Amino acid sequence: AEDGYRLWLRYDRITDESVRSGYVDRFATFRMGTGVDSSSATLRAAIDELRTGLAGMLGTNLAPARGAQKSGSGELTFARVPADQIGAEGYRITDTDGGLRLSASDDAGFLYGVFHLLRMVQMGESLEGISIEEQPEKAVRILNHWDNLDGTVERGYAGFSIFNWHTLPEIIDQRYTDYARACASVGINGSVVTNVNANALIFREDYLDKAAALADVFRPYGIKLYLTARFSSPMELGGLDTADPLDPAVMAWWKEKVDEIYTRIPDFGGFVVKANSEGQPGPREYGRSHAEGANMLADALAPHDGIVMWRAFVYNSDPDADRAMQAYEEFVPLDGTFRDNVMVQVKNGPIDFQPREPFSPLFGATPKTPLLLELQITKEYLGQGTHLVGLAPMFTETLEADTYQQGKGTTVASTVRGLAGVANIGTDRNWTGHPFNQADWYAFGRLAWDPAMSAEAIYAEWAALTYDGEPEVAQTIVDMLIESREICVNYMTPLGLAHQMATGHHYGPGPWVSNLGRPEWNPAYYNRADSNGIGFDRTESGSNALAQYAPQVQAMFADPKTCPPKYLLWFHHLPWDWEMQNGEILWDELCRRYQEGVEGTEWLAARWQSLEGKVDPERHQQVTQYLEVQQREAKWWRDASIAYFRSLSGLPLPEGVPEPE
Ligand code: GCW
Repeated sequence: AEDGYRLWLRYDRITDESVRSGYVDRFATFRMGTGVDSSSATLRAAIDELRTGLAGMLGTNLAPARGAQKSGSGELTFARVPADQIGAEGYRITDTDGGLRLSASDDAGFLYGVFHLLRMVQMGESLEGISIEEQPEKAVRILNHWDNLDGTVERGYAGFSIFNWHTLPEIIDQRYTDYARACASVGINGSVVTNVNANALIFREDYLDKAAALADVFRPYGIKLYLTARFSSPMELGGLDTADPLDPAVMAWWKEKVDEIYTRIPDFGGFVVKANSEGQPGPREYGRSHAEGANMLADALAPHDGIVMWRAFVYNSDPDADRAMQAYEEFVPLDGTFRDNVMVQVKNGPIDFQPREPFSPLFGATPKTPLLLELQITKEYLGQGTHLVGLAPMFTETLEADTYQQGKGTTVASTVRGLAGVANIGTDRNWTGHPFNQADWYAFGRLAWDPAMSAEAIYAEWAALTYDGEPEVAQTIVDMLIESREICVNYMTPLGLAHQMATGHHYGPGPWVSNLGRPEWNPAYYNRADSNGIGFDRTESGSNALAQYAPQVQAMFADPKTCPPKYLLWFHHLPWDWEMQNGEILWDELCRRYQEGVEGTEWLAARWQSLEGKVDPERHQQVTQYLEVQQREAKWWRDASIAYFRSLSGLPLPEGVPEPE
C-alpha cells in the first residue's frame, strides 16, 4: 500500500524496459578514486543509498570495481578534488565516455551528488553527456522543530514528535535515519530538535545523551544537531539566582555547559534562542540588550565553532504600537554589536507567518549582522494540516522580493546567510498528515540550497518523484500546488488583510474578535474595520511602518492608487467605496476575492478528481477527503468574513457572491 512513508525517495522499479536498461549499462560498478575515504560514515551512507536506490529502480546490484579502470564500462568514479575547484558541500557530475565521474572536495559533496544522480534516474532524465556542477547557495539550511520533550509539537499537525525522548538514547528508531536521508536528499544540513519555547531539561546530562544519540544518526548525512537554549537555564537547572548575561557565574555556567555538550557531540551546531518574546525569559529582564544576551552564549560556543541563532520575533503588548514595526526598532540599533558567530533569525514577514505579508523590513537593514530567513513550513495560519496550500510560491515571493537596501536587486535572498524552516513533520505514517504537505518540506530544502529555483521547477520534481503516472499527473499536481496559495489568501485574508484567524489555535475565521488579553492578538486590531472602511494605515498618516523600508519600496506601496492590491489593506485604511485600480469599489472587490477563493477550492477538487484512477487509490482517497474539508472551510471563511464586514459596511453583496449561510 502507498502510505507515503517513503516520501520522494520511493525508488520503485522503472517499468519502461528501454529506459531501465539504459541506466543499467551506466551503473555497473563504482570505484573510489585516490583520496576518497570509502570507510567514512558519510561515504558509506552515500554508497548505501546509491545501492538501495539502484537496486529498487533498476533491479541491479552496484558492485565495487575490480582491476584497472576501463572506459565505457559503466563505471561510477568518486574523485576527490581540491576545495578551490569545488567548494564545501558542492559536487560535479560528468559523463566520461560511458562512465560517470562524481567529484567533490568533501564527504557531504559526494552524498549530495549521489542524491542528485538518484533523482535523475527517478525522473528518467538522460545522463548522456551531462556536466553538472552544484554548490549550495546558503551555508545554513536548517529545520527548526517546535517539538517538546513530552512528545507534543507546538503548531504541529502531523501527530507527535518523531523524536522519542523517552526511549532515547538506547532505542534508535529507523525513522531517525529515514528523516536524515530525506533531509540530506534536499540539502538540509542542520536540525534544531527542540522547540523555541524551550525547556531547560534538555541540558540535563541524561537528555544530552539522548541528543547525542540523535546527532550520531544525523552525522553521516551531513546534518548537524542544534538545540534551543532557554535563557533561564542557569537558574532552573544550575541553581543560580540570576540569568543575567553579564554575571560571571552565569557566563561560567554556560561555558561549562557548552563544553559538556561538545564532549558528547563534537560537531554540535549551536543554539537557537527565543528571548523576551511571548513570555520567554531573556536578557531584557536584567536590563541587558539582545546583543548582550546573544554574545554571552556566542562566547561560550566560539571556541568550538558553534553559532547562535537569535530570533528577532519580539513585540510587546502596546495597543498604540504597530506590532509590525517592533522587531526592526529593537534590532537595527544593535547592528554591529553582535559577535561574529551570531546570526539574527527573522521571520519572512514583520508579523507572524500569515498567508501573505510583505517581507520584513529587517532584511538588508543590518549590514553588519548576518541574518537567517525563518519560514514556517507547518501551516499554522494556512489551514494547518488539512488545507492543500503549496508554500513554495510564498517562499519564493519573499526570497525574490527586492529590499533595495544596497540598490536595485538586493533581494531578500541576497541578504541572508541561510534559511531556517519550522518543520511540519510528525509521527503520522506519511510524516506530514496531508500528503501534499510533504511538498513543502521538499521545497524548503531545495530553496535553501538554491533560492533562485522556481516554485514550478521544484514542484515538478516533487510530483514526479512522489507520484507515478503519465506526465499529465505531475503537471496537474504542480498546477494545484502553484495555484493553491493564492486561493488560500483569497478565502482567508484577501487584499493584504492579515491575522484574521480565530483565537489561540489560529484555525478558522475570527475577524470580529477584539477582546483578547493582548491587544495585538486581536484580529480586529489588524483589520481596523468600522463603518467607514477597512485596513491598517501604515503610511505617514498612520503608524508609518512604511518608513522602515528603502525609499524605492516606500514608493511602491505609499499611494493606495498604485499600491499592488495584494498589499493594499496591509498599508492602507480605505473607505468601503474606495475605487480600486480595476474600477471596482473596495467592498465589491473584497467580497469577490472571498468568492474566488471558494471557487478555487472547487477547482482544486475538480483537478484532483480528474486524476482518479491515474494515481494510487490510497492517496487519491486521502487527498479527496482533505479537499472536501477545505471546500467546506473556505465557505466558512467567506461567509463569516463577509457577514461580519457587511455588518460594518452596510453595503449589498455584489453579483455572483452568495448570501452568507
Ligand atoms: O507563530 C507564533 C506561534 C507560537 C510560536 C511563535 C514563535 C513557538 O503562534 O506558537 O511559538 O510564533 O514563533 O515563537
